[in-house]
Amino acid sequence: MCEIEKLRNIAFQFIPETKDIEIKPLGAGHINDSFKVTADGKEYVLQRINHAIFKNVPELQNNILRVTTHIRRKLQEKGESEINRKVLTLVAAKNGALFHQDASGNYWRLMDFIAGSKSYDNINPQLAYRAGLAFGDFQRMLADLPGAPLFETIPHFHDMASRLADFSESVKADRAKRVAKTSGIIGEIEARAEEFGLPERLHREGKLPKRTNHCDTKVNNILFDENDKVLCVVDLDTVMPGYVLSDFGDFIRTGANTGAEDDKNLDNISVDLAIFEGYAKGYLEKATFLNETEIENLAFGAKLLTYMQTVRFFTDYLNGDTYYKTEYPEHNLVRTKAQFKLLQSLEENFDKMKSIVAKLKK
Ligand code: GN1
Ligand code: MG
Repeated sequence: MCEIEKLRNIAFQFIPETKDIEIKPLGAGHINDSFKVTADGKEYVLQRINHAIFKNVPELQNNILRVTTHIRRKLQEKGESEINRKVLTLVAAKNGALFHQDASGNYWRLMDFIAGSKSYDNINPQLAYRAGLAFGDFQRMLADLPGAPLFETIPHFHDMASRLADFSESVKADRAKRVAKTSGIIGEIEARAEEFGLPERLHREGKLPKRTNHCDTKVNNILFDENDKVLCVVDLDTVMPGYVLSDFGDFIRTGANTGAEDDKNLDNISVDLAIFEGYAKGYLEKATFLNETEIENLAFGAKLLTYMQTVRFFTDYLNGDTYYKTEYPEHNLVRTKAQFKLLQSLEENFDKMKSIVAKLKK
């Protein structure tokens, strides 16, 4: 059976069989594979869930159902229009499950495609402001999610200590025999390990709470409509308990970088403070539940997530590229260097970022 035929059969586990169906690759995520399905005039997103990474697919899908159901209710209470464009809608398989497992053991899910939407890898301060409102609102809507805390779809996901332990182990094991090629990076990571243990220390002191976080607030995980108004936050696989610093920081890491996440030209990379300010303004307007410690450390969150991503890309490079999709052999090393350059720019601008937050808070 050819690839397209296989994909069609998978789609038919969720929707009625039809000849009027078209399937095309979609998006540029580093983890799952996505396709756009058009069948009988309706549009969907079909995704192969990377279950080497998301090991418990039923719990993962259950999290997404809880989150989207809660948000849908909130939007209805607010009297929003076009709710199906403002929150994701999962399509259940014909057997009632929220996923389908195929004969080779792969897991699949289907969602409605949000029509007339687009995402950006590069934005301007005005769009950053709108994105800040959107992620602030997202956290606020989920602050009273009923029931037990969400399932941790990836254990220790944004846990810096655990990421550093994986890094040290990978340096020691040197499975892909790449340590020799990496010169100063190991030392740069080690020199900052103590500084980035701060959130855990604040948590132990009772000052930094865990809240329901998106945990992947990449700039391209926000959908805008044709007039550049925010429609919807997507990529909900990692919505789970975490520190708000993570969500704030991951947006700055991706949205306020003047270069690309994998830029080969390090001169392109620096923090765009106008985008930082736009995002912080929008976020603080909506995230009215934050305590002092959380607000004071938002700028630190930008450094933290960029450091964390440096460590994650580098660890994957040392492991021989087993986690992130790569386009060429040294891709993870290029990503590592680009993230590290951004970290240096954030370090240079740290006081400015802190003053921006302090000014906005008043
Ligand atoms: C992954 O799926 P995607 O590409 O939006 C990753 C994030 C990283 C990001 C780096 C589950 O996000 O944590 O920050 O790549 N998601 C997972 O760009 O690991
Ligand atoms: Mg994504």
